[in-house]
Amino acid sequence: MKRTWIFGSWLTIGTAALVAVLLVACQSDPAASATQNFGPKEADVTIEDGDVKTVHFTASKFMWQFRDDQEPVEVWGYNQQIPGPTLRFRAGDKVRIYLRNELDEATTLHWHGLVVPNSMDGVGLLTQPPIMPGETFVYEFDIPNTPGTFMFHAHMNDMEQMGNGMVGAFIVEPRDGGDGKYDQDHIMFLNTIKGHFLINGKEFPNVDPYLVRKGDEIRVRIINVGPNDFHPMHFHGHFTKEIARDGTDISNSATARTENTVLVAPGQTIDVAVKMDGPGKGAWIWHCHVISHVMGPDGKSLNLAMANGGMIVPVVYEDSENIDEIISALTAAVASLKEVGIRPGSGDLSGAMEDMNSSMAGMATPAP
Ligand SMILES: [Cu+2]
Repeated sequence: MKRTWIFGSWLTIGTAALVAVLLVACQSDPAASATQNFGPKEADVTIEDGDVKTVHFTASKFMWQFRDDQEPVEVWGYNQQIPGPTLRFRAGDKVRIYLRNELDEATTLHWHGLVVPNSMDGVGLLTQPPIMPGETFVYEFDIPNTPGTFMFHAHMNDMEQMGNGMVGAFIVEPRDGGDGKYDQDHIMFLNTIKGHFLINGKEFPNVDPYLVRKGDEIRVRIINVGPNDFHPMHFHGHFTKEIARDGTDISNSATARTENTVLVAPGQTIDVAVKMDGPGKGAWIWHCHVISHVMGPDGKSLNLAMANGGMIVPVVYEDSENIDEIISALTAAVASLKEVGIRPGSGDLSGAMEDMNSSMAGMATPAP
């Protein structure tokens, strides 16, 4: 289930606050706080010609809000979503993807990691003519028999088109669909747009949390399609086991690594499995350990406890025993801070309080 966070804030009361912020937000009216589609959304798939799974993409420029307390900015993408709609097919499927180009420049689409016929590889001016503005190109191929995690991205004017959001996740499930040995299956889609470090198209705290229960085993498909940056994704309190790299199963490999910081290069996908056996339940954060990637574009919030943007996923044990006390504590703290009358933009990094003021933007009082 998708949940919306409305309080763009962290308090310096540790992980307890994380749980409480989450639950307070969950109890609010989503319609009142929703900004724009949380990503990634699954693509709409229809059937053509009896058995061809068909998707329609339109490439265009549109406005997108990375976080509730920021102004929308122009991005480029597919079907007005960041990232583009997740493609999820089964090994052996016949697929057809219509790409209509409503940009004012040529584009193409590349199926990154999938072995498809050369003419479908989507490299503009090399394997196909550029798709000019107003044109539609039809990609058609059979999904290879390699279940796993892949991606797609534009392959013309790459730095601008990818860098502005023309990217998405491509998941291949086994032919029989039987891949359900995990209690949860998440996509952790990493990319950057205009200095915003994003997970699933959003910046913390607008990143959807993982809500888990003690003993769950979850799969997380980490995809890095940022144009420049490596992301060492570090999970507090838990170890992850690499089960696939670039869509290739390595779960039985002697070299499969167990670690708590998974380095994902641009263009790589790494699937990990995690047993949710953290001590004491509570809330844990899973974040990029390049510290500038856990800050907003304003360069603020060096302190993770008050983090104000970037690549952070909260992982919350919803069966924590002390959840009621945590909610009460946070509710009281939020109420007392509201009374201070903090306004957005008042911080100048001159001190911890100033920084916290900024991180409370959008929550304490209306914008001036
Ligand atoms: Cu990073």
